[in-house]
Amino acid sequence: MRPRVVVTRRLPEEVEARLAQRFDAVLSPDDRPLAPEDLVEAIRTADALLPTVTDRLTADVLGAAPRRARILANFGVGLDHVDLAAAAANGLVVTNTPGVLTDDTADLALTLLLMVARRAGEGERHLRAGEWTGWRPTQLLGTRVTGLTLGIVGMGRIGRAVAARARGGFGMRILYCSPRALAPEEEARLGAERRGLEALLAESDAVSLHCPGGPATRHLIDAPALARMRPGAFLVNTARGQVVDEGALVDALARGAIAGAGLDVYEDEPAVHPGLLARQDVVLLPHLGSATTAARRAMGDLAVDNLEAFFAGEPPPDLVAGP
Ligand code: 8YV
Repeated sequence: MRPRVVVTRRLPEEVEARLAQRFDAVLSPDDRPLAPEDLVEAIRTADALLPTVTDRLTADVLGAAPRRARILANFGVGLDHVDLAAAAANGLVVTNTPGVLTDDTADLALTLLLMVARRAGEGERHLRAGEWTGWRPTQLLGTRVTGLTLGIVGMGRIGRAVAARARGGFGMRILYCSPRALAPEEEARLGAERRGLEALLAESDAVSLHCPGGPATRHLIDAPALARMRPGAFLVNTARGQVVDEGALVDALARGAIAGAGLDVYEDEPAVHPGLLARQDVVLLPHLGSATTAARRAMGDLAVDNLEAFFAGEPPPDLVAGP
């Protein structure tokens, strides 16, 4: 019998076709996030789940008994929506999709930085509102990005890809903060200097977040952290919304403590703090980090590769947690 796999959201056509060919795949009928009771039902009745960031796989859901599921093949690299300890304690293997979304997510971080520094969102809104009366030497003057000091919080694959772009393309000076130092050759390649978080915040003209989400980084960027940033600095977040205290960010922007923010992720998606929606100096995107056709196909393929390996009795290539 083919393993039964519950796929929680619509995936690219080719990926759904591959799933349907190899597995007894239960594809999403309406592309809506599953409610906790639907996730419990899936854990009880399917051999595997292919979830996304919109599925909250809590200890309660993962502990549902009697349980049939043995693997969660997550579509995405971040796993803060999965209680990994509860998954392991309940005998579930967890895999993710690293590597294939690195470049696209790094590109989006740079997009946000360029947009907020050059007031691109503000300019587009102005034009579409029919308010543009023609070119003026002093219209919508922004900040030059060439040569800025960029502080990168979290120097994993995506952080390093941002550093390479910022240094190679824009001549930026790169600071980074990370639990582990890069190898000296990698630091030299990226021209990156390691700092503690406080020093990085104080020295950077722009700060881009690339750390994992979850309890360890919740509100890492809080009111005191924002107060350490430069008045002209920009904050970019393509990591997880919970890393930033949104209320504190709104206050910091209102006081002019920082110059602007570019956000792709939010504390309570899809809700966005009304104080952010009201501001012109904030660029807001709807969690588009890995939203390219190439990345989403590759993410789907990796998730299926992990399922195939697991059900063939082999170690899944992207094993994150397990019993
Ligand atoms: C995805 C992401 O859009 O991979 C991640 O962690 O945040 C994004 O690439 C999302 O997680 C898909 O589940």
